Amino acid sequence: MPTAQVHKPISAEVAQFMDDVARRSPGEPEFHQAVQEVAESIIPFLETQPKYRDAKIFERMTVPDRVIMFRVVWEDRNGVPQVNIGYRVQFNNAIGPYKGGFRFHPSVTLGTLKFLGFEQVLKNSLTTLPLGGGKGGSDFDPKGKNDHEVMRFCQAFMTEMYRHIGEDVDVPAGDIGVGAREIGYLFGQYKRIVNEFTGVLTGKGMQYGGSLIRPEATGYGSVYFAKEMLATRGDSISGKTCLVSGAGNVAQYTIEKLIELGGKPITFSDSTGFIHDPEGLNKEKLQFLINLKNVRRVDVSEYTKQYPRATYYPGKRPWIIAGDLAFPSATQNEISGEDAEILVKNGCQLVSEGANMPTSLEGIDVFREARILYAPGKAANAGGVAISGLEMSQNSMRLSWTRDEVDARLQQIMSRIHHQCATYGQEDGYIDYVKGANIAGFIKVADAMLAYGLI
Ligand code: NDP
Ligand code: 2IT
Repeated sequence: MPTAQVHKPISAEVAQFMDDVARRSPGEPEFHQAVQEVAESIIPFLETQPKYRDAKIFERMTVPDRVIMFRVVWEDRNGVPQVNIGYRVQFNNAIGPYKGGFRFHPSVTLGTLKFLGFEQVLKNSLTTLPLGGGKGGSDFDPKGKNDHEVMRFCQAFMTEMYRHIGEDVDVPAGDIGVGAREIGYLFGQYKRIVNEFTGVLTGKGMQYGGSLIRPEATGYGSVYFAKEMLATRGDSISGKTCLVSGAGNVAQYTIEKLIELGGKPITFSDSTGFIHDPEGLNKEKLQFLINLKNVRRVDVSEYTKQYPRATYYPGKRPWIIAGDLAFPSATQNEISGEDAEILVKNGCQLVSEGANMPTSLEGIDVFREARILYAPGKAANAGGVAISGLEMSQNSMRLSWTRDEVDARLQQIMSRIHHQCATYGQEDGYIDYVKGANIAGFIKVADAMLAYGLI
C-alpha cells in the first residue's frame, strides 16, 4: 500500500498565509492544520471578493478575540493537591455569544482548543443560528477518577471560569470527557456562585433546563447529513455496512440512528482499540455498550466477553475493515492518508465526520481525489451545537419543546447546512463539501465583521 503524499499548500498565497499563522502561533500544529484546510478554500475565494480581502477579514478570523488561561487546584481522594490548567478560547463573537464545548482530556493544550475554537466559529455560522464560536477545557483526565474527584475538579474549574461566561456572553457545553455528569457539577457551581438560574451551559439535564434531543443531536445529525449526501446520488443508508469509531456520546447516537434507518454498524472504538462485530450492532448490543462506557466506564474490549463472535483489535482503528460508510466519531487525526487509501480501496463511498478534524489533510486529499461523499466535521457534526442553540432559545423563553419538535428542527437544520455546502461547493457535478462548508460559514461571519469596521 503506497503511503499518501505529504499534503502541500495549494498555492504560494496559502503558503505565505500559513507562514504568518505559524509565526504567530508557534507549536500549535493542530491549529495550523485547521486553518490550512480553511485557507485552501477561502484564499482562492477572496480573489473574487476584494471587500473581504482588503479589510483583512480572514487574517482577523485566525486570531482569537481573547484567550483565558488559569490554574485549577483541587484535592484528590488521598488529600493530595492536584494542579491542572483551565482554558477558554473566546474566538469570535461577530454573530452571537461565544458558544462551544469544554474538553477534559490529558492531551488538551492551548493549540488543541484554538483549533477547536476556530472550527467552531465556521460550524456555528453554518447552523443558521446566531452563535459565535469558542472552546475551552482542561488537561484534567476524568478517567480513573471517582465522582467526588470529578466534582471537586469541576467546582474548582468553575470557580475561575464563572466570571468569563454568561448566557449572553459565552455559553459552554460538553465535548470529550465532559458529559451529563460534568455539566451537572459545573452548572451547580455556577448557580451557587452567581445566584442566578440562567442558560449559561447547554447539555444540561432535563430537570434543570436541558433540551430533549441534545444528547442525541451530534450523532443523529451526522447520520442525517449522510442521508442528505446519499440522496444526491439517489441512494440511502438502508442496507449499508457502517464503520463507526469512538464509543462516547457521538458514536453511541450515531450507531442508534444508523440501526433505526436500516444501516449495519459493525465497528466502534476507544483509546485502547476497536471492536469488529461482523453481525452488526442491534439495540440490545448498543445498550450493553452504553452501559460499558457510561456506567461501568471500562474499555471496549469487555464487549467480546458478552458477544464472543466480535473481535477486539488492541491499539488499532476501524479503518482496516471493509465498509460502505464511515462515521469517524472519536477524535482529531484518527484517519491518516494511509487509512483513507485503505477505506477507498475497500469501497467506502461516504465519510461523515462526527468528530472534529478526524481526517488529516492527506486523508482529505485522498477522499477528494476518489470523489467520494466526504463531509467535514464543521458541517456533519453541527447538529450538536445547533440543538445547544435551541436549548438556549428554550431557556430564554422558559419553555420546552417536545422531542418530535426538536428532532424535526434538527433534520431541517442539517438539510439547510447540506444545501449551503452544495451551493458553494459545486465543482463539475461533484460537491466539494469542504469548500462549500468553509465558504458558506465564512461569508456570514465576514459580513458581520465588515459591518463593525476595524475591530
Ligand atoms: P466522549 O468523551 O463522549 O467520547 C470520546 C470517545 O473518543 C471515547 O470513546 C474515547 O475513548 C475516544 N477518544 C478520545 N480521545 C481519543 C484519542 N486521543 N484516541 C483514541 N480515542 C479517543 O466525547 P464525544 O463523543 O462527545 O466527542 C467525540 C468527538 O466528537 C470529538 O472530536 C468531539 O470534539 C466531537 N464533537 C462532539 C460533540 C458533542 O456534542 N459531544 C459535538 C460535535 C463534535 P475512551 O473511552 O478510551 O476515552
Ligand atoms: O464541537 C462541538 O460542536 C461541541 N462539542 C458542541 C458544542 C456545543 O456548544 O454544544
